[in-house]
Amino acid sequence: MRICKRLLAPVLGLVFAAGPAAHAQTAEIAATVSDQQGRPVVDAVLVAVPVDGNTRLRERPRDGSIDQVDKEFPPRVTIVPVGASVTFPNHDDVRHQAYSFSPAKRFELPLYAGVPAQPIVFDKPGDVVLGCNIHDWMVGYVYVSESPFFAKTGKDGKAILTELPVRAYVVRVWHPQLEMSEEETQKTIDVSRDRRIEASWTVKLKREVRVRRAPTADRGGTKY
Ligand SMILES: [Cu+2]
Repeated sequence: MRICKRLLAPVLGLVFAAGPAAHAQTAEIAATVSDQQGRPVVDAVLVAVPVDGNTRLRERPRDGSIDQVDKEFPPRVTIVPVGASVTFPNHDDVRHQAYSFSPAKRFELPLYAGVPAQPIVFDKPGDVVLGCNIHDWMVGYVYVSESPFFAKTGKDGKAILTELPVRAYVVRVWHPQLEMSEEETQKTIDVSRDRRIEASWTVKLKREVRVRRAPTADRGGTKY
């Protein structure tokens, strides 16, 4: 018994040491995205693609949901890994008919209340614009990422790509109003030596054109 304990102690020590060591094997990129006027850009998507092409380094959950609340799709931008299965639960007391004509995913849900029976599978990378046939002003975006390493900027224009296995990445930015190609935003960032790298992007954005909500939509008049 005594021998067992003696043998166990070094083993436990090793396990303990492995914890912080394993943590040190990952890195992060702290990104800041600004527009031409230097203002922070909210809802910008950052995608880090390992230069060795190994996108199987991390598993991301492949289920998601995009709600309809108060005749909007919150949040405005949702990032999912390629292959994600997304439901569109309707929390409103009116029916919606979500659709997309985007090349990365064309679909049209039947007019529905509650949660449609079938989720939509986003099986190709790219950006998908969501609309609703009943409410013209409803617009949302799904960014389908080929890499599991992605993040979205907050109101301060900042996002952190975390838990990155140590290697070099090509990092790019996408935004619904981006007036340049995603390729033009690419930066190669190697987190092999510095485990936390700050990087900033200045992107050209188009003016956002939004369809005005129907006057009755805010006042509970005619139920659309
Ligand atoms: Cu709708």
